[in-house]
Amino acid sequence: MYLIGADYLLLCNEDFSIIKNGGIYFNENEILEIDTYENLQNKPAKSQKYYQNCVITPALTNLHIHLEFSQNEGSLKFGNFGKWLDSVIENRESLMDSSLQLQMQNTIQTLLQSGVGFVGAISSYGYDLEALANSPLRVLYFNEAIGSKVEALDMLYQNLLARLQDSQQFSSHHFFPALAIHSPYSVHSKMLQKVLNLAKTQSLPLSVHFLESKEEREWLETKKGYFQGFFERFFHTKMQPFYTISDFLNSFRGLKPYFVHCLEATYKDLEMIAKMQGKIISCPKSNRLLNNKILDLNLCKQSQIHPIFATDGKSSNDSLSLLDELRTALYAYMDYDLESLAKDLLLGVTYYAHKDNPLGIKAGSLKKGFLPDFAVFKTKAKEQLALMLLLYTKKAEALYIGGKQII
Ligand code: MCF
Ligand code: FE
Repeated sequence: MYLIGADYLLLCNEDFSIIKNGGIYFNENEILEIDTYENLQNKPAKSQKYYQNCVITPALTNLHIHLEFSQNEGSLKFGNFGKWLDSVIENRESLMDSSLQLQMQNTIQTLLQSGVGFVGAISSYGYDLEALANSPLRVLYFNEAIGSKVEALDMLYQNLLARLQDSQQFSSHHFFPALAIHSPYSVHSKMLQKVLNLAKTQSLPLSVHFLESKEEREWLETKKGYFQGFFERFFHTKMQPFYTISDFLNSFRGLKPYFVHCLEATYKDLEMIAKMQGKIISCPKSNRLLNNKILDLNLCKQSQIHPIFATDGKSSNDSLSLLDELRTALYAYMDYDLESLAKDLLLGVTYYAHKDNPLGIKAGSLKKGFLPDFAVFKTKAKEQLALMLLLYTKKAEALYIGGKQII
């Protein structure tokens, strides 16, 4: 058993409760008790540590990354979704060259340094499997399904199954295999059905990029625009969209998926997501770079959805620091009350990142019975703690995962 404490514990529950001079008593598996440090000091403990001028939060969660794209720094075009996607197709092989493993290790360090203890990683190829499975991070590992050409679907599905099985060899309480549908424009309805069945029969969490760009919405609604040319140029065929927006959404019923981006979603779309208890993951810096806007938080509020915040990959971000991401969002959402926005952002990488999660993982709050994963941040503040944390903190002072100190 161990005891740590700090000037403030941000419990990251729905009420944003704070304990002054708080302590956390824990073992490797779970939090045993939370109280004032003083009240816990007489408990038997292998070690006791009090962090002065610090706050402790649950370890942060970055639920949408693409570690395999860690090498991008200038190869991919930003500012227009079509230009970006063209540049991905043209550059993706060179981004996966022999120095990728080293770059992925650097990115994992950035994640840990920013206080992240849990990631949701979209894996397009499986190149990131060992780097993630052997890292200290807890990982929701989303094996990505993609495929629009009917002739290639069998081969692509077999490849997905092989990647899923490889990842399942690493299953543990640190590593959770899962599935991802790339997007409605890139996944054929036959492939979608197979992957949805797989997710259902094996109870696997599911993630999907959804309505990230104006081009995507235009394609699904009018069968015209950028994607018409995209399929002609890269696949040499005339294509039709595989779904309407509502048919696509309806096929996910019963699964509680993570919908990533939803920038071009209407109130009606969000209502359907809320109804199926789906989650929304928002990546503000990526969204600004690829689609020149950020998620409408008022629309989310109307649909009673609390967004989860994440960085996306270096394919559409300059860094995977979650602290950077939240600080940027703090400046970008100008019309929102600063202090309550800061709390919502912090809860979006803690409490809401795990609330009602499909695997029943108890994470994201400082609470008895929850995982002993903590981030410690230096602060001089005594009030407005969430805001000051996001504003001033560039790195975690310490990070614990599974009760062990990683940083
Ligand atoms: O999230 C960003 C933007 N939206 C979609 N896809 C990706 C992102 N970063 C990397 N990707 C990957 C995606 O997983 O790029 C490929 C897929 O493998 C694009 S489709 C050829
Ligand atoms: Fe993404």
